[in-house]
Amino acid sequence: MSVYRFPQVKPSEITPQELWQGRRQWIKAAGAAALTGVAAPWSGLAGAASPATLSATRNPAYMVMDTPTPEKDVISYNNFYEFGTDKGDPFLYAKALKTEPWTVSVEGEVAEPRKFGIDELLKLAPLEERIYRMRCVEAWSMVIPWVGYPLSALLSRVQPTSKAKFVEFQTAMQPDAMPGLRSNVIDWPYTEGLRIDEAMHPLTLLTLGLYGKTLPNQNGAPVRLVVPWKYGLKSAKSIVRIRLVEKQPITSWERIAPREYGFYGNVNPEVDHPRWSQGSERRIGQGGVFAPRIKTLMFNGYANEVASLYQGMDLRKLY
Ligand SMILES: Nc1nc2c(c(=O)[nH]1)N[C@H]1C(S)=C(S)[C@@H](COP(=O)(O)O)O[C@H]1N2
Ligand SMILES: [Mo]
Repeated sequence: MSVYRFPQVKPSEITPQELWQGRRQWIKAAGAAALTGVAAPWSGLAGAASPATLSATRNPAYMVMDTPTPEKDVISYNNFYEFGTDKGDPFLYAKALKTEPWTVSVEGEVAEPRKFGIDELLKLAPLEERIYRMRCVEAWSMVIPWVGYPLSALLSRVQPTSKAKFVEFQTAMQPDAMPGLRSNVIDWPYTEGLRIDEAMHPLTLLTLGLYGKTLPNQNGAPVRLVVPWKYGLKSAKSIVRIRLVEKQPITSWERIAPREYGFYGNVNPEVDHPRWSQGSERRIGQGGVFAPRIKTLMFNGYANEVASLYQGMDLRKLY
């Protein structure tokens, strides 16, 4: 079984020790920074608006047992091409992202299209903490305690029409803050998409924080998507527009390299990327490049929850 369902016990008893250790260290570092006026080694670099505490209720139904990736790795080893293609670029440059004010427009095939401010999104549904496995298409992975709530809570607010078959996500373009926009590695804005049933699935998280705080800019502040059974590229960061549409959208990755990236992007160890194997992965923060690779699981370990969405589909063709 992949996703462990905890019995009703106190959170302190079920929390992987490392998570709390990491959090205590963070609080210590933040506390020291407050006292001395000196930024903690990594927290101060997280951006103009430093992450603030975000309280959430742990949802025991969505806690993987794997050891969480240390926070310092989660916030310093990133893909966010708007800030450059090196894993260290977002940590260095995303502080320039302007996250206030911010609105997300939800539009298209909905009865009540409208914009949502971040304060409103923070209050739209109860915030949950969930520990998800994340698997990048580049065969590395992390385990991250996210804070958010199901995207379905937002979508149901605007009442999708019967024509809403897909959902398209568009992310921010701030040319002054994003040096990556000057290169054409992909077609901007970074655009992603889900089928409506995927978007409404309870695992699909509208995400506002990680490790008990608001999102650092490099992780997609102020609001992003997290779809844990798909490759990380589906989890669009810094979202500004959500469009419900009738036709399957074309994603940025599909447009640039359709043979390498399909619309679905489901984690599948049996379907290799044309240039590398998807059968195994390197867990970031655990032993560096010498750590043994671990086996990649079908749907990233979430097969019990999502395999039924793809019944009858040829996943070799619809990758
Ligand atoms: N806007 C935007 N969102 C993005 C990306 C990006 O380049 N731009 N990269 C994706 C990829 S490839 C991955 S693996 C994840 C990484 O998320 P993380 O840095 O929070 O771990 O973000 C995804 N979302
Ligand atoms: Mo990725």
